[in-house]
Amino acid sequence: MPIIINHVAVSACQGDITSWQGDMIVNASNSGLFGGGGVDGAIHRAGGPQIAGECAAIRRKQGGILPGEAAVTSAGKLPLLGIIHTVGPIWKGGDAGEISTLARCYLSSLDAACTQGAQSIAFPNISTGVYNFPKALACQTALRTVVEYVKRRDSGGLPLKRIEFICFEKDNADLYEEMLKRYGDIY
Ligand code: AR6
Repeated sequence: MPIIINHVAVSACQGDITSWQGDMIVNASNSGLFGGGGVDGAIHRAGGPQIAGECAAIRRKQGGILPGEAAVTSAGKLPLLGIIHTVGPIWKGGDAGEISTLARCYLSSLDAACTQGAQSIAFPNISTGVYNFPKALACQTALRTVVEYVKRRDSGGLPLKRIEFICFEKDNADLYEEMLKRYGDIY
């Protein structure tokens, strides 16, 4: 069940983000935007080589992106407005600013989506695969950041109307469902 805050529906489900229907999806990439495994590999495979070509152009222009930043490409063959590539933090025990860097991934992706005029956006569970961020903490950070973002914007100023977390793994889907229920009691 989605929760509605300021006319924005926030929800989570289990699935493959490459089959999601909406405006923009977020990719959990790397600083060089080189493509890789996990969700990054799945998005590049589904969208085709045009995405890697556009990532290479961003690399040439600005040398890639830092953890917490975001860059936009087209979606190649995928029927979307575009792809927002962000780079999550590699988990190093929690004292290296990992939580604030992860929060910035969500913020910069939301800002990028709004700049593009996107009405809907889907996030994977950034950093919770190869980058090893603890899943419950990542879920708390993602939801808190997104909820605060939509709370402090009035609906007139925000093109986004739908924000979805697409969880590939069941344990992540269960975490989001549980945490969203708690937010649902408040909103
Ligand atoms: N749809 C949605 N989520 C997915 C999919 C999919 N098709 N495939 C995997 N996930 P990861 P990271 C989930 O490792 O930890 C790449 O090689 C997965 O279950 O993809 O941020 C990049 O190039 C997990 O919950 O990203 C970087 O080098 C989540 O996506 C590095 O991995 C993130 O897992 C980034 O590591």
